[in-house]
Formats: sequence, C-alpha cells, structure tokens
Amino acid sequence: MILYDYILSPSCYKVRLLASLLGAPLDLRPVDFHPGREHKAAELLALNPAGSIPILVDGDLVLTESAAILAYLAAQKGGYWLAGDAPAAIARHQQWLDFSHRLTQALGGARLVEMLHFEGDLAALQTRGVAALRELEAALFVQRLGGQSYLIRDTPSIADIACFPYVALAPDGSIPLDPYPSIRIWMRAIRALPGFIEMPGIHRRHDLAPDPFAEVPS
Ligand SMILES: N[C@@H](CCC(=O)N[C@@H](CS)C(=O)NCC(=O)O)C(=O)O
Repeated sequence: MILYDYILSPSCYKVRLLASLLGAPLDLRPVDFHPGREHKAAELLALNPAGSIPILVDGDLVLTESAAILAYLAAQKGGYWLAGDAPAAIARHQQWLDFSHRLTQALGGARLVEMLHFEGDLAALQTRGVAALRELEAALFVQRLGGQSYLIRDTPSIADIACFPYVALAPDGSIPLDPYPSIRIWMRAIRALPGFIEMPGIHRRHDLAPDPFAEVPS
C-alpha cells in the first residue's frame, strides 16, 4: 500500500500510526507539502481532486480522507479497531470521526498559522480549538468515570487515532493542554500502545517513566 505522506502532517500521521499499531507495512511517498505545495500539482490532483493528503493507493483502489483510510486499514485487519455491531457504538464512533474534522480545522488551522505562517484568523481558530478540547475533556472524563480509557470503550478504536494527533499538537498552535487532565491521561494511554510511533512534536511515552496509575508492587 502506498501512502502519499508528509512528515509534519498530523492527518498523514494518523495513517502511519494506525498502520504501525496494526503491523501493516506502508510504502511511503514523501510529498513536498511545504513549501513545494506538491499536493496541488497535477500528479496528486489526479489522485485527489480535493488537493489534500493523505492519499492511500492499494492496487486499483485510491482512497482519500484520513477517516476512510483508517477504516480501510482497520477492516483489513479483522475489525478490532472498528466500532463493532452495536448501533449506539457505531453511531458514537461516527460522531467522533466527524468531530476529528473539527479538530483538523480548528487546532490544525491554528497550527498552520503559527508554525507555517499560513493566512488565517488565529484567535478565532484558537477559540474554536479550545471549545473542541473542552468537549473532548468532558467526554473523556465521563468515560473515565465509567472505567473506560478510550473514546467509545475500554480499548482503542480508530476514533481515538483520528482525534489524537491534532490534540497532541495543539500547543503548536499556542493552545496549551494543561487545563485538560482527562485528555492528558488519554494521550498517555495512546502513546503507550504497542507499536506506537512518533512524529515531530509527538513523542513515545518514555519507557522508563513510572506509570502514576499503575499499582505499586508490595
Ligand atoms: N479531511 C482531510 C483533511 C486532511 C488535511 O487537512 N490535510 C492537509 C495536510 S495535514 C492538507 O492536505 N491540506 C491542504 C488542503 O486541504 O488544501 C482528511 O482527513 O484527510
């Protein structure tokens, strides 16, 4: 499977991350997103007229939109990372996948303005980003009260992977994560998953760091 990829793109990282967690090899084709704007050149527009990355090519199949690509990879590996059969879980899963696009627009937008000097109303993007983070914090707090570590259950799903990168990189858009303890616990759980990989700005949980929530051996 070929992934048209940019190392600093959180949307591409979602795909690299899930592929690594699943043990699915990817053939990475680096795209000069910035400053080259290669994603707007004819070769890539032929694959994705929307002019965005990631793009996944698997034989004759060309997939765009990170959530769809995550679903494809997860379905190929037996569906453990999908929502399952319960109607409520399917719907909540879809809700979080849709929510992840709000994170892309608000937190990702603020990051592009701050880091790459794209044009945009930074204050408005940050306001929308903070509103989304508060919503996520409240949901994860309720999940924790019910003994669930992740967005829809106690095991991770592609909804967690879809939301994680832009949240983790919110500080790149000058949006601190200090006010959100449930989000930070959730991010720690994701960063500790076997097969977790890093991207610039998102680090693997340090292997030697003690887990503050682990039982202390007697
Ligand atoms: N909805 C798309 C958004 C992906 C996205 O925002 N990609 C960025 C790179 S991180 C991009 O290609 N932006 C260029 C554009 O949208 O014009 C997805 O989830 O795949």
